[in-house]
Amino acid sequence: MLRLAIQSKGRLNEESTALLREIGIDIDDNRRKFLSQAPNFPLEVLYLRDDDIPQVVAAGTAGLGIVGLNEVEEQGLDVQVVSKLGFGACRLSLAVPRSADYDGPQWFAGKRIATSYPRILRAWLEEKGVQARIEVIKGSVEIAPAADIADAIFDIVSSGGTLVSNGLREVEQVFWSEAVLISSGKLDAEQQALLDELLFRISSAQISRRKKYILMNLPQSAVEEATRILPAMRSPTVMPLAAEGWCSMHSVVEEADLWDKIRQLKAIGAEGILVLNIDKIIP
Ligand code: PRT
Ligand code: ZN
Repeated sequence: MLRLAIQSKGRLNEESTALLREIGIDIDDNRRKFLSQAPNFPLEVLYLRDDDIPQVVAAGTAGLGIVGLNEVEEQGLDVQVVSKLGFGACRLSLAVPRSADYDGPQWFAGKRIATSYPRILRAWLEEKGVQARIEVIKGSVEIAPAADIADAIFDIVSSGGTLVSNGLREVEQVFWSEAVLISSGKLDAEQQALLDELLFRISSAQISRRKKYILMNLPQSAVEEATRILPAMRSPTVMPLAAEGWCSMHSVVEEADLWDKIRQLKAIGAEGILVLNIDKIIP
């Protein structure tokens, strides 16, 4: 049995439970529950505040956790990051009032910076050789300059909208974060085998997410060129059609390249192009 700690509510909760479902693990996300057991995988899910997850994993109370890399870095505990999960992307940035004449890191010398991430901020200030005062506040950091609690802030940014609506300007991007799977590093052989199975399922889910299945009718004479446009895992599948001189070609493409490939395929005579979502790719 393996125990996984995830955020009970908040920004990472939904995507953490969606990931488990995507890799075929049913969980009962009744939020009043503290601990729930998956009926179809030897996994117990423990619901916690995100701040508590690194600690619970470091102590071995849960073998695994899903949490923002920002929390892992800030707490500096003995846990291993075993996989990046591709959601919850954000950065930790320094921001100053819009009207400030910011001219580089030395601007912060002697200033007060409000943050919930003192450890990451201290390391950056040391690296830049800047002496500033760190004011630790939990929550609503962005109102600190207007309330004259601080001259600047160091906080999580994703779209940047919160900074703008508080009259602040992002001036230094310090740390990039996303949700990660962490491990205590103290798993027994059976738990390690379960973790390997989870990692295998997560990586095939991640590969599938960025890819599309594409099929089309193609003049037989264009097959060679289409194979150059669509390099597949081995090579594209080509099947004859009843209509003389035509075939059907199937392949897998990166979502990012999709429209460019479609343009090239149309130019060599592809017709009836179908693009489908892929449920799973097992390499
Ligand atoms: O209750 P609990 O302690 O579990 O949750 P919490 O309130 O401490 O954390 P929560 O749910 O807000 O965030 C959990 C994790 O989500 C963080 O530790 C980050 O790893 C990640 N994450 C990703 C974010 C954001 N994006 C984000 N935008 N966490 C917070 N924000 C804040 C940001 O600080 C700003 O105030 O959301 C606001 C909107 O951001 P903008 O830039 O889009 O306006
Ligand atoms: Zn929290």
